[in-house]
Amino acid sequence: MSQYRVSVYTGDIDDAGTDANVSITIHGSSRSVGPVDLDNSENNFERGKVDHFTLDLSDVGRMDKINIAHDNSGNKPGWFLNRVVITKDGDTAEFPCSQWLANDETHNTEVDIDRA
Ligand SMILES: [Ca+2]
Ligand SMILES: [Ca+2]
Repeated sequence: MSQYRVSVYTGDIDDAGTDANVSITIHGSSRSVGPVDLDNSENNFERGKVDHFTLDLSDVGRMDKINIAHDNSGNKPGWFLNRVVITKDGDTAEFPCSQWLANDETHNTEVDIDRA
């Protein structure tokens, strides 16, 4: 098992926040883990906010890619995700996104993000 410290940066633009249920899948050099819900006692994924989660999961090896998804629930569920940063075993990986996860003509409620 490894401990993953996941930081999620929501954009600071109109309606960027969401109350939808968000999950993450982490793909690494030796395996993938997830999807795992990102949740805690706070109102997460609000405009301009950074949310932190600690996950104890199998070791994926070198972190290469993630998938972030939400279930489109709640009021104005569209979410503008700036980036995700994950630290595991002293390795910090950045996953830049800067796009909407929204159920409309041009976007989807999930996205694959390669490690920067
Ligand atoms: Ca929104
Ligand atoms: Ca929220």
